[in-house]
Amino acid sequence: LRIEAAEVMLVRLPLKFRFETSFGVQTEKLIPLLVLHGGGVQGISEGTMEAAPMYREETVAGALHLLREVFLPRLLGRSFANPEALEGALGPFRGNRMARAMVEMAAWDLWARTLGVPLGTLLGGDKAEVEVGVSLGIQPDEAATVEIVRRHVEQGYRRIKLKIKPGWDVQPVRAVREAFPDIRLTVDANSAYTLADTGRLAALGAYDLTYIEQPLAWDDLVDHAELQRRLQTPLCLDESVASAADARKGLGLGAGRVINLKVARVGGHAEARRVHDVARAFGAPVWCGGMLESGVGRAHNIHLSTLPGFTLPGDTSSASRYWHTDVVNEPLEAFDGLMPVPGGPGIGVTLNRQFLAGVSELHEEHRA
Ligand code: OSB
Ligand code: MG
Repeated sequence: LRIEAAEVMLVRLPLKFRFETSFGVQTEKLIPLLVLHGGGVQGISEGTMEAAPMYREETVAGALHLLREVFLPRLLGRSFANPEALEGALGPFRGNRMARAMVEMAAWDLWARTLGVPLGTLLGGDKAEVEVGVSLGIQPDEAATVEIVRRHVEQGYRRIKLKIKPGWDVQPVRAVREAFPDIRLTVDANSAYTLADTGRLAALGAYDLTYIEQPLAWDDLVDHAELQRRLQTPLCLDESVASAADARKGLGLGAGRVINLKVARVGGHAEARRVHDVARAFGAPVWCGGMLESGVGRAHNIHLSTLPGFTLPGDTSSASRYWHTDVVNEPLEAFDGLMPVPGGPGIGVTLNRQFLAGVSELHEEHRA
């Protein structure tokens, strides 16, 4: 695994839908892309942090800085036995896991393409398609919520996740559950509640939710454990699991019973696999979350989801829901709630260089 050169690009893609969560409204995505070159092969990855630190603490500007000044200078011109060995070179740095994951994930793709195997296979997965659900933003009213759920249920998505916030929680959930008594339904609060809201969250227990995702603070495990003791509905941890150690502590404390595993949030595929393994040891299901990725991050997510512990449908819905034109050539479309794993070596998708040349706000080349 030799890293000879790197390209850093930045694209701003308009979202096809307005995505409202408890932390704000998104209408576009600012996406840094990384290409690592070595041995005549390219490995690609996408940064999933946002321009503003609303989900967790990382930012696009911070990631670009770290790539230019810290990570790439330490990696260019070097050879590594495998992607795990590269983790060592990034080891001394604190936090910034989404930025580190850009390098780590591109290295996995480069390595898998060098070996000529699909990334999922290299990680230990064995599925040809993965089960997917959909994450639906906050809608203007209950009727609009039921309508958008209906459209996605008709498309075959195997789980519907509704974004909620204080003042918009029991109402949409009740309306959707009454209209669809049998669907697998979940909610995601993105850290909008505190223990003082226990009564409100307990009221959601009447609607047969598979789990409540990240109700409390983004960096908390202790209050989640207290809340889980008070609720029957399982809690699912997202924001507050940044590592396998966090997964061990969270599941050990009883802070949740399910993990939304986002590969970039935990620093890359190697750490994601360790989180997956910790969860399996606890008997806790994991599922693959999303960050409104372009086809690059989406393909990484699909490959990771082929591991055996991913037993609940993920958020990796069809790319055409999000983008008019994707940055990759291959369509990533689910049918009947099943997303085919892109075939061929690595993550199985290739950059649409022509489209990128037209829309990139930045295109840098780095060499040793
Ligand atoms: O909390 O899972 C989340 C999107 C951006 C940031 C955080 C989250 C999400 C989603 C959307 O829920 C998942 C997707 O469709 O990619
Ligand atoms: Mg979430």
